[in-house]
Amino acid sequence: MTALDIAAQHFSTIAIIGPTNAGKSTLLNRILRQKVAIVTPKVQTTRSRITGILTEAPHQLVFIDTPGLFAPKKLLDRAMLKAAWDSLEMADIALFTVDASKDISLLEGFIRQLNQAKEHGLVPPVWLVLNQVDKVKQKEKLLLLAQSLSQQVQADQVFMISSTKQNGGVENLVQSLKKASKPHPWAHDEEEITTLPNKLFAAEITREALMFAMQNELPYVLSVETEQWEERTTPSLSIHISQVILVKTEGQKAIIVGKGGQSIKAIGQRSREQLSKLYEMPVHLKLFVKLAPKWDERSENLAEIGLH
Ligand SMILES: Nc1nc2c(ncn2[C@@H]2O[C@H](COP(=O)(O)OP(=O)(O)OP(=O)(O)O)[C@@H](O)[C@H]2O)c(=O)[nH]1
Ligand SMILES: [Mg+2]
Repeated sequence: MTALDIAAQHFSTIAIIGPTNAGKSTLLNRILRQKVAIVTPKVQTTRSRITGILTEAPHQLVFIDTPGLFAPKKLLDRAMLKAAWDSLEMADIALFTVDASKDISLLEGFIRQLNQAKEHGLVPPVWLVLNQVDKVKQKEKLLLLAQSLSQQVQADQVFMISSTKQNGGVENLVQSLKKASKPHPWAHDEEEITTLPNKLFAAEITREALMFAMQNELPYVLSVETEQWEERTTPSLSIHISQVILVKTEGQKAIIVGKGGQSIKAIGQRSREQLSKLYEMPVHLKLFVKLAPKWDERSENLAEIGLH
């Protein structure tokens, strides 16, 4: 790269924050046109910060997807929330993303916290992103919501988008972010799409399969760790992955394994199919279930999944 190229480079870091289930991870994947973060209809899907990088010369935009904001109960909850709030300090812009079809009175606590952090100079300029507008039939309602919320969070700009739609307005948001980025050398290689290591990414895909397969509280009491991730060239190109699912009780283990191992087989199949598609090569996946009653109370385990 020549000096002239570097001089022309623009760079910006953008934190995507907001309540759980707003569609933050869906938005990130849409921006990158690639799956980097897992998405489920359940709350509290994202557990740690997921970085996605969009490089379209001369711009490089680094997006930090964060765990959704909610009321914390345990150490894991607090670590997840810290990951979300800390992301603001690294960012040039915060995309405060909400589900436009939901009752905004639920956001009062978070808005208060956001404004408090702002007073302490910890928050970059906030852009309001009303997501899931496809679910709102009355456009007047949307305008009122935009007006009220943008005032409450003192938003510099407001966007109405649908992250699940191809032409849902996300491109317009990206263009505005590019325009707002400052001349600054890029921080990542042009080809880099995420900083998420393969082991963690593969664990996330299996956790997504578990979240889809499991009912009720079960997805929240388990974790997935990748013990082995290996690309092999013989006899042909393939990836070999071995993972453990950490659970807290024998009962949970029994549910995940299922009758005659049927349940874990289906979970493994879903995860393997996803991984093969995403890595664009055959994936061999081995899944084990391990009893670890206190996995979410040990900071080493939280560090393993990207939380501190
Ligand atoms: N109809 C509609 N659904 C959406 C839209 N964006 C996201 N969703 C759905 O909303 C659900 C939650 O999406 P996620 O991307 O996992 O939400 P999140 O904000 O990352 O949630 P957490 O990780 O729990 O904080 C999923 O079922 C998505 O398919 C949208 O624009 N329109
Ligand atoms: Mg998410």
